[in-house]
Amino acid sequence: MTQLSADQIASYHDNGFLAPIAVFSAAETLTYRRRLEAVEGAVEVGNERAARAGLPITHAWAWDLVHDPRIVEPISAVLGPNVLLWSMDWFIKAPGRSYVSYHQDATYWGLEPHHVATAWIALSDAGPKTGPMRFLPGSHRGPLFAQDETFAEDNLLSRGQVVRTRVNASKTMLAPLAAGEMSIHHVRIVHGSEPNRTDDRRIGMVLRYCATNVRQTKAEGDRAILVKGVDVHRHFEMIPRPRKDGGKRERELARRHGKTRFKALMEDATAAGSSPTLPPNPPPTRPPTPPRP
Ligand SMILES: O=C(O)CCC(=O)C(=O)O
Repeated sequence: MTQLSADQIASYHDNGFLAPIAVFSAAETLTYRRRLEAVEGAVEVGNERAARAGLPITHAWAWDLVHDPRIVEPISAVLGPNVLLWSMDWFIKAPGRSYVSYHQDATYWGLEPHHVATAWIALSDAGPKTGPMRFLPGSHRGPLFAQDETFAEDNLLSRGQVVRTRVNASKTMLAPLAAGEMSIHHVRIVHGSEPNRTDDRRIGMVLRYCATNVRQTKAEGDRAILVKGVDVHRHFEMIPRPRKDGGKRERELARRHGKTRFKALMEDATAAGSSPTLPPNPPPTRPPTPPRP
């Protein structure tokens, strides 16, 4: 299914997220997982995260994937006709204690206005036991909360950021996905996820899209890929399709882009270990270990 129904679009705008949406067949999902694993296996231990983040810059298959109409058409249905890919992130949750605290993406990405939506695509099972995402429906229509930066060890977020408000767990909704399915969520929605209690890693390929009128307010020279329509605004430098997978030119651009993104996403982070003014929300539902205060 590539086109969303009117009810699905209304549900997204009402709740701030939509799931599940079928995208890849089992065979395609496995192919992408194997490609990811090949890239991870080809770099030195410790460099996997950077290699993954740069994939649409360094590998043509990833550049093509972010244009896939099965992803882009539903995104365009909620963002409008002119769409950029801003980022490919990976939320890979190994079995164990890792979790994601309740946060709002809009607070720290520097993207304005908030015409931004994430396609979170499961490249492995993201069923209830794997710690799928949990959303607070409608919270994208409410305020942007201040966030405390806990840098908690098992928190998968870069700053361990936690919204500075009490989230009523009984009002949240779990969004489990089968491998090959995706969810879409609004950049302002409050969301998080629990630890993975299975034996396999939960692999989320996380594509951040925005409308072409969006600009980066925290760093000069941010980059994007036009995946649909036209870009009359030109707020981002365009990333070209990689000519050679893992080529020197491609790796150099990915390295420079990594620096730009660090500036946008991390330069204003408080020092690690800063103490929050309120106790942070625990990971959604029952935590095995609470985040450090
Ligand atoms: O994968 C998760 O559990 C959280 C992902 C997330 O926070 C996001 O995609 O914005």
